[in-house]
Amino acid sequence: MVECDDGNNLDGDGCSADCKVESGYSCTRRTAQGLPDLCVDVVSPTAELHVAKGNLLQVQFSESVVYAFKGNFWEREKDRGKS
Ligand SMILES: [Ca+2]
Repeated sequence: MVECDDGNNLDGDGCSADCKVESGYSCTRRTAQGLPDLCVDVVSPTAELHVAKGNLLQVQFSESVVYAFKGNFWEREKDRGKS
């Protein structure tokens, strides 16, 4: 049974190659408008914070993410004390 049709045969974009809605996605049928279905990621990833040897801070996400640094909070030990 076709659950979705986003006009391609690719997995990982919300509608699988075998036309099933992928986990964490919601698809809107747009057949009536003559358009491919629109699938969106509806589940936010989870994050785990780890502090490793040498005070290395690691953040591990449950899925691929896009991230952006805002503001000036990124400081490395060797940069401290410099003006
Ligand atoms: Ca697809």
